[in-house]
Amino acid sequence: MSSKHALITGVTGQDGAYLARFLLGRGYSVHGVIARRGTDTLWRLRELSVLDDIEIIDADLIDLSSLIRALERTKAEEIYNLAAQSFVATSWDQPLLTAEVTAVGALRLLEAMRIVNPKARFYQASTSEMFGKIQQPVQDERTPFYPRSPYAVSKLFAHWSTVNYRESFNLHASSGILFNHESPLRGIEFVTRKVTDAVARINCGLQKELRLGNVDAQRDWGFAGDYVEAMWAMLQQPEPDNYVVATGKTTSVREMCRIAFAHVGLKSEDYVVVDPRYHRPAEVDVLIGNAAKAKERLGWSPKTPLETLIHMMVDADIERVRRSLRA
Ligand code: NDP
Ligand code: GDR
Repeated sequence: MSSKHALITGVTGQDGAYLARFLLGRGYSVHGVIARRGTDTLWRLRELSVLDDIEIIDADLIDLSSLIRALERTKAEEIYNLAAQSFVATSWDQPLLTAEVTAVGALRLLEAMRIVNPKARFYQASTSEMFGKIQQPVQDERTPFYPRSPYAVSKLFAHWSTVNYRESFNLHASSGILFNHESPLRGIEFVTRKVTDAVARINCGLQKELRLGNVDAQRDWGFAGDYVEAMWAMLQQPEPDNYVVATGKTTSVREMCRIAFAHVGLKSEDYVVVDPRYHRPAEVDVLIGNAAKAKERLGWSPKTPLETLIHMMVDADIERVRRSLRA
């Protein structure tokens, strides 16, 4: 067992919670950066029963000196930059905040690492959204990028900053180009969880319909619990690199709805209403990733089929709704 120190920004998010649990299971001391904003952001860490095992560090990607102090205090040898304004739709309403956190925030953390501990290893949470208007039917590490939102443009800046710091300063900085990954801990604003929460509420008689935007959009969806293992594996490699992490299968939002409603014996077409309010100024129509390099170099492949994932999410949301009704 290792006794390494890891620092996770975005520890209160979906991936942060799963990664914290994974690293604790491997004997790491886990330090989680929390940018305090008042509301209860710790629920995921409670659900996975890891809150008491993490050392909480107050810092913010907007505040360079807080990041420097976080790295000095924790002496982290592995730094996972998962923090971001991560909701694509919001990035058109708050483009500057998105750029500050998601783009320049990553650069600030790279700077902090360069100043405090250039020998540490760095993971950047890059995204399939960088492929955007796809330039190849199946996307891999060599596919040209074409971002379609302020979020994706910001992530592209962070990705190239990671590559540039690797090449300029010889930092062990890797970029994981992860395709969509979901779980019962997914934020409710993202489409899979919006759907599974609605299925649970409709099933319990609390909601009558589900209003969605572009149900023809297609995504390569995997399970977050599988994907955090690839993040760790990247930092165990002798050399830093870029890796696509994906399942290689794509499914429409419409089909994902069908799977979720069918799990409780309902037909999605009886409940889903298309509402133009949820359409985006520019859409990413379809994404499919080729994770052959991750399989070959990291020994990583996805374990959870989409149906299993959606069923897990619906079951968790039904349990949450029932618990709230009992309270
Ligand atoms: P979440 O939205 O669930 O989590 C984002 C995290 O970032 C939260 O912990 C949030 O804190 C934190 N955060 C936001 N702003 C700041 C800030 N200024 N300083 C410090 N922390 C901040 O994202 P996911 O867990 O789903 O994703 C993790 C990362 O991976 C993100 O960068 C995302 O863009 C990227 N990504 C995600 C994919 C996915 O399908 N999930 C796919 C590809 C990339 P708080 O809880 O306080 O809001
Ligand atoms: P995405 O995820 O934009 O791919 O970004 P999201 O679940 O928000 O959207 C997926 C697709 O579903 C369509 N859609 C809707 N989306 C939402 N949220 N709400 C709706 O009502 C709705 N109706 C249809 C969207 O238009 C889109 O095409 C996620 C985030 O986690 C990013 O941080 C990450 O980088 C990428 O995945 C990979």
